[in-house]
Amino acid sequence: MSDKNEWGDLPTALSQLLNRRFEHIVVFSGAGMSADSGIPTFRSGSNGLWGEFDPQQLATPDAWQRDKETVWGWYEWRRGHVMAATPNPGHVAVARLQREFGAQVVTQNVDDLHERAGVQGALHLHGSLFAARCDRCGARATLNAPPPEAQRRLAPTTCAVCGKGSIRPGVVWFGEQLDDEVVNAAAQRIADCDLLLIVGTSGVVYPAAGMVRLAPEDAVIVEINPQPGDVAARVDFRWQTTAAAGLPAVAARLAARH
Ligand code: BJW
Repeated sequence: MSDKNEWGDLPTALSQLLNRRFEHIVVFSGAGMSADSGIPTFRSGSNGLWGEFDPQQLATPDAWQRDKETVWGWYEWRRGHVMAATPNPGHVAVARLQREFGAQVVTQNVDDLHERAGVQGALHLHGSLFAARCDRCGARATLNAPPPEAQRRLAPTTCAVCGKGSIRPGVVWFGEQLDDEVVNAAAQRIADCDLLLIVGTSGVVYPAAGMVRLAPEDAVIVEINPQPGDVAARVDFRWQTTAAAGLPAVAARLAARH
């Protein structure tokens, strides 16, 4: 059952769950958050030129060691794709939740669409497409505009600092450790929340997926996903809808309550 009203098609049970004042809202987002902006998710969606590759095979240190040009070409294509995309109504709603209620964001995404919607201080558990660094000395590198046409293979530049390493994507690959400071700050946010919105994640990649378990027992936990994933936490309400449809309705509902 849903209430068709000023906050859209919000299911009645969810509307009731949100009928209280929340002081510490956390949005925990995954690739589905950006799907409505045309960014392919990690485990579904079209990877264009790279359609025949399994992203899980490209996002590894082994793939980088084996074939830097294919991996760099893939990441530069993705960076260009993200730069051409715009935040969707879901990102805009998260920015509203931050502006009006101080919501904080913990994301697994490597795009910058939360920021471009106006969110500040998002914690990126898996790094960023825009924070390239040397694979040898770790020095940060400034990236030029990605090539206008997708390049199947693209040679990474040589590090200007050490002159030996190659510039690699500033993301966390399988088998690599997440940044401790980012993980600790994210854990603190989730442990302090009273409303956790888990949006667009399959919940299969650890340790990120397990962090939602840190939410306090009395926090309200809502999942927004058209095909609910394997989220590791107790969930009070699973809303099978998209980020672009669900988050604006949630923000409007909270605004009506406060
Ligand atoms: C919509 C929608 C719409 C669609 N609206 N929703 C414990 C158990 C088993 C394995 C492990 C474990 N602990 C660690 C591991 C190993 C591994 C792992 O988890 N493997 C599993 C796959 C089995 N983890 C790691 O290797 C991590 N490192 C680590 O553990 O280090 C330990 C270590 C210790 C000491 C020394 C050294 C190491 C690192 C994980 C890094 C993950 N990196 C990636 C790539 C980032 C760069 C890149 O983008 O290329 O991060 S993998 C990829 O998955 C990416 C994502 O952030 C991440 C999560 O995916 P996400 O966001 O959930 O996306 P999808 O595609 O899976 O799901 C999309 C969802 O959206 C779906 O549910 C749709 O239904 C939904 N959706 N449209 C809303 N419109």
